[in-house]
Amino acid sequence: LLLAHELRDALADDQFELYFQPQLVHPGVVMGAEVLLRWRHPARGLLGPYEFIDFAEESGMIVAIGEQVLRKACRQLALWQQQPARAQLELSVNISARQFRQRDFVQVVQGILKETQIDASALKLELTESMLVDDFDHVVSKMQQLQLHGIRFALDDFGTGYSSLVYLKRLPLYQLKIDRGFIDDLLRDENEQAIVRTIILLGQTLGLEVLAEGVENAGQLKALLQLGCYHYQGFHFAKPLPLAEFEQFLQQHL
Ligand code: G
Ligand code: G
Ligand code: MN
Ligand code: NA
Repeated sequence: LLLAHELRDALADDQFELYFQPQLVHPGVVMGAEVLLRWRHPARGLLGPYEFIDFAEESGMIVAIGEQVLRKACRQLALWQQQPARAQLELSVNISARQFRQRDFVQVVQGILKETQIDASALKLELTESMLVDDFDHVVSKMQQLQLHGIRFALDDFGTGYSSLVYLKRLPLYQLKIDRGFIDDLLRDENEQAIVRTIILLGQTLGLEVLAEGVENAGQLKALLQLGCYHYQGFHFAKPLPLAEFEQFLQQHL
């Protein structure tokens, strides 16, 4: 059982860590990583988001946690941007619905950009379909304000929600992330393959980059390339890695 004060202590004691799952572009160039949160709990060891994100969301602590994740990600980008070999790396950060809905979300992000002085075109924010349905004009306005700084947006878990095409077209998105549920059955199920083909075509039509999540084997990768999807992440390449291992992975993929 999790208690709200444990999350507060975790923030105060700096128990949250960023893991990095490499994101690649064909034929195997590392573009950067998706940032995935881990909690190094003093008694229970390393916890993944499934063990605390829902509670953090319900209790509202996700707002402060999400801000810390963003700050840590931008600090990492600032370090990389000072190193020629790593200056082009991009980070993709998950934003929770509750965090995005905060009245001061744009100001908080702007504050972190100012503090870290990064080139913000290296930063991608991952939104989900469910958070785009309410108060659409407000959502677009927030995205546009951040876009002015160079920040880009990805639509996460695409295909699992209810985006209408009209909405999709009006959102200032850069990337669609095909939910890994569709990639799972890509080789076994013709319907899944048709869905993936349709998402890729939709992305191309709208001028968006399409990234496949959850690529676990060479067969899936081959099928994706044949369908015209050239950006991917998944266990076939690497699982989410602590910083030192991610930087090692980079060295092996120059
Ligand atoms: O880390 P895993 O690899 O188990 O991630 C599980 C899910 O938890 C991800 O799909 C993502 O949606 C969510 N998640 C991971 N890190 C963060 C984060 O920093 N903020 C938010 N809001 N969600 C995250
Ligand atoms: O943000 P999102 O919900 O998409 O987070 C990605 C989640 O998917 C993380 O929990 C991560 O550990 C997991 N993941 C990443 N790559 C793979 C993969 O190839 N297979 C599976 N089963 N899970 C993956
Ligand atoms: Mn994600
Ligand atoms: Na996802």
